[in-house]
Amino acid sequence: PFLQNVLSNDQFLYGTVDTQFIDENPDLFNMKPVQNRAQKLLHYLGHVLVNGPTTPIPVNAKPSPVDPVVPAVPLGDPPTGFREVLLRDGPEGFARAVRAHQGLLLMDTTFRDAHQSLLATRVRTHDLKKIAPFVAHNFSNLFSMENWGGATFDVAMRFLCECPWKRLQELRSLIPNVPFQMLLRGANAVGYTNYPDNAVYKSNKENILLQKPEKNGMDIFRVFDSLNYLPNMLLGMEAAGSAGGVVEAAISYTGDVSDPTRQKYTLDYYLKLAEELVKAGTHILCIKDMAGLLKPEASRLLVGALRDRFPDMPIHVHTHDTAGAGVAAMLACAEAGVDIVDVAVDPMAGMTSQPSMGALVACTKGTKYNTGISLEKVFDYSEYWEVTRGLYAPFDCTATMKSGNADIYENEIPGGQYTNLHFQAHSMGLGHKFKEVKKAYVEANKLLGDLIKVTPSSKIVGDLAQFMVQNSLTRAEVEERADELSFPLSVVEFLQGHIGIPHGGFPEPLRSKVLKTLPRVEGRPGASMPPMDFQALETQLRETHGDDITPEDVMSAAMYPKVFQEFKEFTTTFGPVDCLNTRLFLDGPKIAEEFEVELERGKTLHIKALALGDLSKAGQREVFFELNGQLRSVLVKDTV
Ligand code: 3PY
Ligand code: ZN
Repeated sequence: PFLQNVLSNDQFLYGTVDTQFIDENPDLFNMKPVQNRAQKLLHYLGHVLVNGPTTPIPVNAKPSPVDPVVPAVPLGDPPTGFREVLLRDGPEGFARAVRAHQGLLLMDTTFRDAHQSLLATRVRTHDLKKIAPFVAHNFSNLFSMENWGGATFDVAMRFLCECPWKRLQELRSLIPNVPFQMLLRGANAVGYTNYPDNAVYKSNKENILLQKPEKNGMDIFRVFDSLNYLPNMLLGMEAAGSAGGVVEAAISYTGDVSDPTRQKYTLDYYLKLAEELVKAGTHILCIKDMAGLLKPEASRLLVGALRDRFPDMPIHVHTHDTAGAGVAAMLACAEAGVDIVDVAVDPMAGMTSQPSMGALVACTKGTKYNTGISLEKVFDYSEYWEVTRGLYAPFDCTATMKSGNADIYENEIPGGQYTNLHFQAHSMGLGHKFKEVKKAYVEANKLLGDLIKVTPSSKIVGDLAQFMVQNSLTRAEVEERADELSFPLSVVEFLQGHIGIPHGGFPEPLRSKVLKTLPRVEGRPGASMPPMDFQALETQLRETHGDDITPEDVMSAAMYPKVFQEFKEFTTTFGPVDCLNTRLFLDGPKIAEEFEVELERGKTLHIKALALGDLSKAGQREVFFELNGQLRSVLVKDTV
């Protein structure tokens, strides 16, 4: 390592020191290695050149060689937007302004759900930042941009080797005018399991996870629970609300309220739940249609009834376009009185993602549901994303999935999970068995008592489905042999009550047969979990990683201990890889390629990849670079 100490001090090296030297220069004897970000990045690039990408690549495709062009942005501040209303009038005033607004408002999901659904959540901050000023200048009348939460928190650290908090802070400084929105999994926060109350709460008290607008910059919190389990939802809502955020309580939608034969999740069920959420003080009510099941007729019934019952409450609808009926459903929602719908920029829309922004903008133009968004600007935005999407070819679901599919009305698989299951089936050479997996999903859902299916309950159903396919088990066989089968852990824990209580209770006799004498959680799981010792965690993190641990790091480690640990180890070795463009990050440079890397504003590295050395006896290769005109080399272990 490069040491900024006595060993690099000219006076010392030339021997012109006297006995006072140590006393006068104590700092030079502090042997801590300095951050040499440039050398670390060369190490990373060398590593990718020798061994290939550090992140797992599910699809055999290279990032496109074409660079996205960022559309021009005018000088000066962007126009003001709804965020100004929020900062000035608070969440209640904001909700009133939204409800009073004429026309249909849009939330843009491009920065979160769209790439979670189509590109395995892999879009990097680097590419989001480039287009952020364009969004601020041209889409200032968006209701919000969804850019955080859901799977992005975990994936940022695990696969992109970047800090999710830094993403949020950087985007905030580039987009000061449009409210930011995140998906908060209720008592599961940004994880896959229930956390102790103080993990969701500490966060809000200290404004860490649920940051006050002026800190990390989150404004609107879409809070849901994967079982629509009210006590879990209330916890998330309270945490978001007391942090000063806009609370958007989301009813997760399943089944079909327009089908009278579907008796479990009826219009009445949804209305009662909405009643509770309104009573609990939500600022906005959301229908979260994670699988894209809300047909136009169901939209009219459900939104119509909610609109009648809660005339002053802003209503926001989220859907996925898996069957291809998303635009039709969102138009029906608008006509039934919805205030806001979710869309994604056209090249990041459709299939398991949200319906297309351009389509909604065009179809409402000239009507009273006009979005106020310029179609021309949507075209520019689309052009950027079309090319940017090409950079993520190694993760693109269209490598194997060629269309949406109306079979979701039968299997009710959420958008993101549909893509994942499809990927999984194909990567195991079982592409032709995808239909079987989906059929098993339907059966697994029935076994578990017909659940609301969204993270993490959707994963539980998926795990059971996979278990049934692997072991060639029918539903009847599972029911019969439940006391002797060894079920996936997620299924057992669900039956124990670890994520809450499903609508209609647990499936019996399955539950008793599986659990036997295993303990059961009574009521809300977080309430009976021992609190997390944040002080001890912080101390331990400081001992392991040094003193630059931030409160945000402590939260990251609380949610994902192992992922955080590996992320820190990665950055200690390879430096700030988020500065690299996506092609370099995924694929490394070509020999003789010259490029620039902006470490921070005004600090740019000029790098040229020169040559790859032969394999040494020790199994290493020397990789040669030119860094700001100077020859540098790094030694990389060849593991291929
Ligand atoms: C998530 O929890 O990440 C979701 O997108 C659920 O729809
Ligand atoms: Zn979604």
